[in-house]
Amino acid sequence: MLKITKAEYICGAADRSGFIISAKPIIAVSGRSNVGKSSFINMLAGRKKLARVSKDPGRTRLINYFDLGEFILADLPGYGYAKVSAAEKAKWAAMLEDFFAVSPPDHVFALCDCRHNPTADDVNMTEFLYYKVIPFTVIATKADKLSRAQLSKSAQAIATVLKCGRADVVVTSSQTGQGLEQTLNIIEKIISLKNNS
Ligand SMILES: Nc1nc2c(ncn2[C@@H]2O[C@H](COP(=O)(O)OP(=O)(O)OP(=O)(O)O)[C@@H](O)[C@H]2O)c(=O)[nH]1
Ligand SMILES: [Mg+2]
Repeated sequence: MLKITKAEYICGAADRSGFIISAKPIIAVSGRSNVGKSSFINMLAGRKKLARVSKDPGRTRLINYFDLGEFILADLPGYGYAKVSAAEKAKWAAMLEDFFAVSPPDHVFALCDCRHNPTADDVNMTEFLYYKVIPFTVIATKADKLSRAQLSKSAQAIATVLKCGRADVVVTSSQTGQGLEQTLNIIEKIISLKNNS
């Protein structure tokens, strides 16, 4: 299994002048505000405070890059936060369009909360990824909040709404570490795909 031996913050980018191009695979982490993107990154890195976790949604405004040794993670700003102004939302959309045009990631972990059906914004995100032909895995977060029976139902519902296979939904909890091994196995495949291309 892939071992992560390094985890370093690289930088935060507000626009294309800061986007990173690398020989290493770049995996972007997307999802609505508060879904658990930063916590998920910390779980992968095995660090408590690499990416800033906040109780206050809509905090992450930049694309924050992390060097995890054999790959790079890009923590995307969260979408769907109701209190954000229309101007701010338009800025977010433009930045994301730019990110995917200038430095398309090798893979996206599209996070959604296992307790709810994917939101319209979640659906937009994965539709966008299909349209851009960017491979993605759905990460259902906060699994510690549901029972096993509920989780299995929820993962199937998420796969149906986002039009992917059940096997493309990984159930995770940054609190218990559930799904970590499965995610690392996926990352290992992403790395070997990149190295053999
Ligand atoms: N129970 C539980 N809580 C979680 C989990 N992951 C994240 N949280 C909580 O959810 C809240 C938001 O977590 P973040 O990791 O900051 O979410 P984010 O998606 O990075 O949010 P933004 O950066 O604002 O877009 C925090 O209060 C976390 O403690 C999880 O697996 N289980
Ligand atoms: Mg965050």
